Amino acid sequence: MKFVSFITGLLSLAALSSAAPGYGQGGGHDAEAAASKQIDRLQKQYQKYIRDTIKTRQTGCTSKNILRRREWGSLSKADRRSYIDAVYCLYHNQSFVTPLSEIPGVRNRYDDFVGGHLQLTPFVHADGLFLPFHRFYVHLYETALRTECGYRGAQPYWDWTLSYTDPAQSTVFDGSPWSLGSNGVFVPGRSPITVAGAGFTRTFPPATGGGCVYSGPFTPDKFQLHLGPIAFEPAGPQGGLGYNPRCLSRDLSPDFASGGTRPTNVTRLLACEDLACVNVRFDDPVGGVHGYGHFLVGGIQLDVFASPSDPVFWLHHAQIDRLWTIWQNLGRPEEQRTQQVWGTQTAANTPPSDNVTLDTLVPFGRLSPSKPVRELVSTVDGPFCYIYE
Ligand SMILES: *[C@@H]1O[C@H](CO)[C@@H](O)[C@H](O)[C@H]1NC(C)=O
Ligand SMILES: *[C@@H]1O[C@H](CO)[C@@H](O)[C@H](O)[C@H]1NC(C)=O
Ligand SMILES: *[C@@H]1O[C@H](CO)[C@@H](O)[C@H](O)[C@H]1NC(C)=O
Ligand SMILES: [Cu+2]
Repeated sequence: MKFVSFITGLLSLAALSSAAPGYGQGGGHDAEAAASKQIDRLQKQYQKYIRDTIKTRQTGCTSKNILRRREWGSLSKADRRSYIDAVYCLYHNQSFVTPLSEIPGVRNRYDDFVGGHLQLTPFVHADGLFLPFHRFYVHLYETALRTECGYRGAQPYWDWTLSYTDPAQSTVFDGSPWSLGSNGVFVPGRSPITVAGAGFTRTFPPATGGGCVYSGPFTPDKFQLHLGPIAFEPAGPQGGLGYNPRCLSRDLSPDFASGGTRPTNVTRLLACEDLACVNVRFDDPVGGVHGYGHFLVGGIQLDVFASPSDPVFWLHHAQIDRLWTIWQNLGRPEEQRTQQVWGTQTAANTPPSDNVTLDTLVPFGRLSPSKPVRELVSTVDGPFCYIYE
């Protein structure tokens, strides 16, 4: 599987070197190819450590029941379709749990997940709850796909380093029935979008799309967004909580992709010695690989509140979680990094909040009872049992 991804990576690098002579700022062709190999090596080291851990520790997570989270492009077409079908199933389930008195725009089970994120955004971004919150949040979604919608697989991830020169080349965005749709249709003459998110403000120039996604599984006739936006104008009704049906739009940006989702951006993060450094390299206010993964997609991905409205969100956050767990398992002893906490409990510590400890309760709104950070740090203990392949 990784071999295929690696070859895809090399091919995109090869395509790039002939097509875009000026790309090499701060890490050329060789540096990126070497970084891709390094990530593969570190992932293998992580996998070996996880396999050893589940053999020696009796957590109920075993090589038999462990979920294998794979890169989208390495799944068979049939497996990609069964994932997409499960997303449709959540979308078509009209018995949601969110009270309309809380979020009037919710219409289906998929919206429950968007709504939970929308309510919790100021507490779980640009702070010490970011990583543990999103780990369990993705797990809740994966669990709903499996237990409510008959999906047999694991949550896939999107390794954006494989197409950092041109995200439209990714199997995630190729517009086929086995993708998550395409770029948005190109809309000329657009103005930049100013986003005031959790802990940052930034203006985004128009990129290569901007309109609705018209190919693949999430076209306007099959899938609509209902909530938001909140972080940019014009906001949806009732402050973005009201019913605001519209198409999924995207605005793929090769500039953001090559600006922050390169293999070298990842190796720099994995080289961190502590969780403070890891968090900064994920979530730096002016960038970080987490932000860039959202920015390069555009559309609702620019709205930190309602970003889970685009189904690609879950694959991006699985990739973020993958990098965190690889980093956690590279240190020795493993517990030392896995048990590390960092930061406070509000975005950019505004308003000021307490430091996160292993006992801090992470909120999940209507999606789940709160969980202590302690239960969310290991991917093979507590509620979790999965490995990234
Ligand atoms: C619909 O969602 C509810 C939660 O609100 C869940 O309990 C139920 O299993 C789902 N039903 C289907 C058919 O997916
Ligand atoms: C990603 O890496 C490139 C090349 O090394 C560098 O110029 C850029 O600043 C990095 N991006 C971020 C967001 O750190
Ligand atoms: C929170 O952590 C910071 C940085 O480690 C430290 O300087 C500060 O004293 C801590 N605050 C409390 C209330 O423990
Ligand atoms: Cu989020």
